[in-house]
Amino acid sequence: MSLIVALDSPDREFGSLVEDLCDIVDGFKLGLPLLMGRGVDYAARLRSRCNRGLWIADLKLADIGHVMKLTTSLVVEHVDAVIAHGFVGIQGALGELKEFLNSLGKKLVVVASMSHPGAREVYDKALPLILNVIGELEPWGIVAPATRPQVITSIRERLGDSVTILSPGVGAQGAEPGAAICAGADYEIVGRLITSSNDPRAAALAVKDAQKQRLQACKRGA
Ligand code: O7M
Repeated sequence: MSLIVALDSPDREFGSLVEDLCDIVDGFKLGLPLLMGRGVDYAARLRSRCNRGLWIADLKLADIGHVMKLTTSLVVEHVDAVIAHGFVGIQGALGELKEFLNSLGKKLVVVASMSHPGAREVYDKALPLILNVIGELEPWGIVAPATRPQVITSIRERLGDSVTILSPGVGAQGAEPGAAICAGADYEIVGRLITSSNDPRAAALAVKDAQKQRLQACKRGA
């Protein structure tokens, strides 16, 4: 099963949690509150506790290429991938960022849609245009909401198998573990359900187990 843990809280020491989860999860996503609150060197310190899996800086960049590259350069050496919004377009923005990341051997992940209810107000309406951007840009990965699996299915149909789909919204935001994977996602991103648990390792193992059961059920067509 494919599980990435979101680390967001700026006032929390995540070192032992990272070490505890290292052998059972597929990676960690570092949120802006964490990176701004603890400083980018904290990413390196966390990574030294688990040098495996995918480490992602969730910068949610949305700026001109020049500025997105400056922001990225502050943290990129400590991570494998960086997240940017898709609505800024390619020319003078995502195209430059992708080239920069490619030159460093790092991955670009683009937000296609979001998990919160307000995503219906703008993001869903803009989705066809954002998918045009993603189709042309060909980033390594995209973000699509576990809370609305039908969006994932339609994106997968449109973009095919070559793009990696990462899906947040599991647990605290209401999506069941495994639902996004059944709909076509490659990874589920889980934050508070695991990080706020008294026993994060047990919570992560429970998520993986629930993913497995859900996947078996959806393969049977349930
Ligand atoms: O599981 P949670 O709700 O505690 O955390 C969800 C994480 O996923 C958190 O780090 C959010 O910033 C992120 N996220 C969303 O919740 N919704 C989105 O639409 C997009 C993201 C995200 O990761 O974007 C890159």
